[in-house]
This record gives sequence, structure tokens and C-alpha cells, in this order.
Amino acid sequence: MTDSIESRLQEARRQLAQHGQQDLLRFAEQLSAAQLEELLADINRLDLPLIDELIEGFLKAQPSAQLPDKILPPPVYPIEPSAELAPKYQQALEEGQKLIAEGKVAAFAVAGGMGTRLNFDGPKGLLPATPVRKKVLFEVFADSIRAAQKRYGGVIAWYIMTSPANHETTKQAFEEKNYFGLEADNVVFFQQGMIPCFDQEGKILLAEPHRIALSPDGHGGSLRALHRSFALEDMARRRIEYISYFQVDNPLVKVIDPLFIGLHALDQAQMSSKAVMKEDPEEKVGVLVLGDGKVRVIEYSDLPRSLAQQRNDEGRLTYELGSVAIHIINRSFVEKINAHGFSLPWHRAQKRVPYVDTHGQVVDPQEPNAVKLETFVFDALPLADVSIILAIERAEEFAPIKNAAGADSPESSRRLQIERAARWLEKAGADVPRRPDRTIDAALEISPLFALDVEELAQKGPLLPPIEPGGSIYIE
Ligand code: UD2
Repeated sequence: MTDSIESRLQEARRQLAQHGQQDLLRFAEQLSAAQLEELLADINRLDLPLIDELIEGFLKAQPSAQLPDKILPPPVYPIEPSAELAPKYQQALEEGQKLIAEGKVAAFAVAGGMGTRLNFDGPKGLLPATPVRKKVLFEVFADSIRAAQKRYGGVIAWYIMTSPANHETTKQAFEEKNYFGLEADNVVFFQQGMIPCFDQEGKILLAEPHRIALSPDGHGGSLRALHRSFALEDMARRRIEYISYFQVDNPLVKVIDPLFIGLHALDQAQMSSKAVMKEDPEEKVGVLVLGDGKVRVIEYSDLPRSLAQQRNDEGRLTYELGSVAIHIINRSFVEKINAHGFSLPWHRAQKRVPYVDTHGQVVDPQEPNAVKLETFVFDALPLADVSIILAIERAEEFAPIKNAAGADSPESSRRLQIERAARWLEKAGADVPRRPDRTIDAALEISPLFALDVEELAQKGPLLPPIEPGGSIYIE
């Protein structure tokens, strides 16, 4: 061991001991020089005072401690406007279309998650997701962006947040697929931050004797990562003002929605959300509320059961607005919160994390053994002065893929995609084969480049091919 490594090792030991994390170096004597360098580099990147705060404030704290005092249902723009609101919707639609045409709107996908529930080996964006063509999720979004560019004019830059665990694979896939038909210059990748995984007592885990166990810092990390990477500057250079934020797991998302963008812009909001009506009180989506006067999301796991179940006079759930993780965020808002310094609360989750035991063996546990901390992007909502909510039709815009089987799986999403295509086709005058129980007897897929919405499909009605029972049809 050279002197310099030896002295750095001593210094690291001293520092770690001050924060009760000295066990990270318990295998130091058995490591090669290169491995020790790696471990010391990992340790150097740790913000130990912050980690102490996280352990005290969030790892040991009760999640319900962060609920607002006064919770009410928030104001919402309805799916169908009233007669009074109809002119505003029309004006918003036109405003949104103008902003898109001027290149002031960017698409932003958060794709840094580990997809652990899906058992898919690779970035989730590369999961084959559509019913007929089996397009991967990234291709679905790229097609929507191309179609929106064609329809509204203007360039729509696409920002994609990855994590160190999937950054290279994601970029490589885009290169191999020629950026799914987009200009390479207009697709920008950047990485989110990572945070150590802890055991139940708050000790940082080792993934290998010479590597700390790290995981992405949650999609809330995107607000800092946009700033720390070159992405916000890149947006400023392109004169982008609005960021259309969505998750990589939802193939039905309207990547660019002029109505939502327009309502947000007309109301001079800084961060806004789309919402679906919750199907049942137990559904696993965060709920949009007015908490201490501010629009915010309470995550499903934090929402007290009594509130989740509460119903109004009409028998509907009082807190029925489920957050589908679709937001418009102003570039200036992200700049402002970063310039003034901000922190989002950390949420703890019990997860399975491979770790090194006291004998130096890597253990792959079958049960959750570790605490992961994450920040959530919607926790930034109360930092906005104005925040609007637009209600949307679930079946039109939400078919997430999260689990390997059952609810929110590739299979359930495929069914929802086929049902939406069938509804659009029937409205456009096509005959969709149905079995006696009314289920659809065909696999159907409409390319966003053929029709971005039902109105566009209806205009193209005469071009639609016949659909055979049991057939499989891709309309492009
Ligand atoms: C999220 C919302 C939930 C509801 C639902 C709708 C949270 C905590 N909950 O549930 O309220 O809106 O979505 O579908 O968000 N990601 C990153 N980096 C990370 C972690 C996640 O990019 O560090 C991405 C991930 O790739 C995925 C998305 O964020 O696109 C969703 O993350 P999740 O699976 O943790 O959240 P989920 O599905 O439980």
C-alpha cells in the first residue's frame, strides 16, 4: 500500500467513525489497491453530514409526521368543460398549440428507476409494450413526439433522465435505433443522483466488499439533476419554457398535450398536474389535495384510511383525484428553486438489496432487508405559487406497466391499449369484431403518426382497413 493510499485510508476511517459508518472499511485490508481506490472514491462522494440528517429525520421518523394540518379537496378543471369554461378551454388549446409551434415546450421522461417489480432485465423504456408491433416504450414516445412536431410545427426537444445503472444501455439503444426517427441533437440524456442504501439501523450497506450499495434518489431528484447537469442550460439555449413531465411506464400518455399546456400557461402556473378519478379507495396512486392552502400530492401509503374512504354528498370519494405523475413544470420554476436552495422530504421504502454480510459474502435476500430513501417530484408542488389540476379520462391516457403480472402489467396495459384503439376506431366508423361478451376479438394498434387522437382518426375514417375477427392489425 502506498503512503498516499494509506493516509487517505486513515482519513476516511476518521471521517466515517465520526458518523458511525466505519464498518464500510471493514474489508479494506483484503482489497487490492485498485479495489481500495474504488471504495475510497465511493466514500469520498458521500455527503456524511447530510446522511446523518437523513437517518435522523427520515429513516427513523414516522411518514405520517409530514401530513398538512388542513386537508381539503382541491379545485380542478373537469374533463368536459362547462358552458362557462368552454371558451377558456378553446383559448387554452390555441395557446398550447402556439407554444408548441414556437418550440417552447420540451418533453421530459423520467427513466432512472430500477424497475425491480417488473423483473425486466434492462431499462424499462426498452420493454416491448404495444399490442401488435411490440414497440418499446421509448419508441412509442418518440412516435408521439414526431407526430406532434408534424401536427403543430416546431421542434420538440426530448430530455430523458437516466441513472448511472442504466445510462449507457439507454443511450446505446437510441443510437442503435437511430433515435427512433428523431434528430439525435434533439434528444438529451442526463443522469440523476444516487444515494446509499441502509440497513434498519441506518448503517450504509456494501454491495461488494469494495463498493457501496447505491440506488437512484427518486424522481424528485430530477429537479436537482436538471440543474446540475447541462439540461436546464440546454433548455434555456433552445428558449424552452415549459417541461412536459411524464413517467417512462405509461404508453398511453399524451406526451405533449396542448390543452394542459395552455391552461397551465393561461393561469400562469409554475407546476401543474393531471388527475384521474380514483377507482377505489385502495388504489395505489397518490391523491391530489389542497393541504394548508397549497395543491399537493399525498402518496397512497401516507394517506390516512379515513380520508381515503371519505365520501361526499353525491357518494363520490371526497379525495378522488389520483395523480398519474404527469406534470407541466416551468423551466424558470426549476431554476428558481435551485437558485434559492430547496429540499424535498425523503420517503423511506423497505426493499430487497443485495449486501455484503459480516464474513464478506454477498447475500441476495429473499425478503426486504434494506431501507431506500427517495424524493418525489410532486413534493415540489407546494413550492409553486400557482398550480392547476386537469382531470383526464383514465382509459384514454393511463395504462402503466409496473408489475410483471396482474394489475399494471404488460398484459393489462396491452388490453387497455387495444380497448382505446377499438373505441377510437368505432367512433371513426370502423367495425371492430367483438365476441358475444363484447370483448374485442382482434389485436389493434394505431400508430401515433397515423392519428394522435380520435378526432384525427375520424378524419381518416375512409382510409381505415377492414378488421377481421381474430386478426391483428397495425394502422400506420
Ligand atoms: C407513481 C406515483 C404514484 C402514481 C403512479 C402513477 C410515486 C412515489 N408514486 O407510483 O403516486 O402517480 O406513479 O403511475 O411516484 N423513477 C426515476 N428515478 C427514480 C425513481 C423512479 O426516474 O429514482 C421513475 C421510474 O423510471 C418510473 C417512475 O419514476 O418512470 C415511477 O416511479 P415508481 O415506480 O417509484 O412510482 P410508482 O409507480 O410506485
